[in-house]
Amino acid sequence: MKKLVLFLFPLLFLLSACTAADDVEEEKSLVIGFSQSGTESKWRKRHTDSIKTELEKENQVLYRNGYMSQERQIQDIRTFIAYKVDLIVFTPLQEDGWELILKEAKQAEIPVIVVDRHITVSDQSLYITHIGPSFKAEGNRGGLYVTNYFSDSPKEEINILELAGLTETSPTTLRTEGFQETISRDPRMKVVDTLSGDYVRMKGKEQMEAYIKTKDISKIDVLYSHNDEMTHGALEALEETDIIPGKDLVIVTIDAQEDMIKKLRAGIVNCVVECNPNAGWFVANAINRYFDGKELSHEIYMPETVFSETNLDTIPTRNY
Ligand code: GYE
Repeated sequence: MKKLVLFLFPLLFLLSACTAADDVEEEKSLVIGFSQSGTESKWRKRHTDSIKTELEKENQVLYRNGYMSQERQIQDIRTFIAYKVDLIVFTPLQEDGWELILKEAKQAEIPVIVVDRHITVSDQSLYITHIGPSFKAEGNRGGLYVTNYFSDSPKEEINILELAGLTETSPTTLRTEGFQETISRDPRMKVVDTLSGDYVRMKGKEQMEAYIKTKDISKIDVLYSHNDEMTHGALEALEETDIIPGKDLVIVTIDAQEDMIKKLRAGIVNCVVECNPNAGWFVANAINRYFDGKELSHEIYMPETVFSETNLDTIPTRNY
């Protein structure tokens, strides 16, 4: 049941969020700890804002950024447990390694909601629900674009270069799996190399530069990139070559940040698969349902679509 909590922020929170309004301690219905994994992309920043803004409408939110470190995130969750928050929302950096800290939360009787990436735990009752995009469907959509694009092509083989995200995370595994599933219907399609760019722009650029130096990029027909930030980096690296992106090299990218929609409109990339970062409403809704004692599904998917030259006129304004 909802508690009334007067919360004393430690110095760090005070320093980062001190406004006149904060001088008057506010009574809010719930105290929610929100641990985010990092700030590696515009997508991630929007994801954070969406959750914070929505939760702050009715609750007191303690936000912590894990700066792409699992240890740090575990520390942050432990801090939330020590504060006896009412509920913990967290976005795991990676899939494994959460069992112990979630057991601590369970012992303290603090419910946990996992957002965005999945976690692997032996005991499913360690979290009340997972809310996120359907990563496999995103991979399917990317693959479908490529198979359609080349369906009438006389080419005997279609070479694909995959620029994958951070390893041991569900978006990376499932985006590969979903893409493979669809392209395997056309025997000419082959992922000839997979690079790993950690979902970071600079890493995408470095990986592509190294590839261009050591391999023959002109043999590649398709670049399938797991996120827009890495795609921006790869495009920078391609500027040093004669390759015309969007024409000589078909580019499929995931997220649909505003800056990538611009490149789609300019014909520099061919297909942008949306990954929906606007998780806030879904998280707030799940929290309300949980505290109202209503049934909650253990897996909640968010709606997503895909953009290409066929629907340029109807792309909704992005907010990331
Ligand atoms: O695609 C990417 C990122 O986990 C789905 O992480 C997320 C991915 C997203 O930073 O941009």
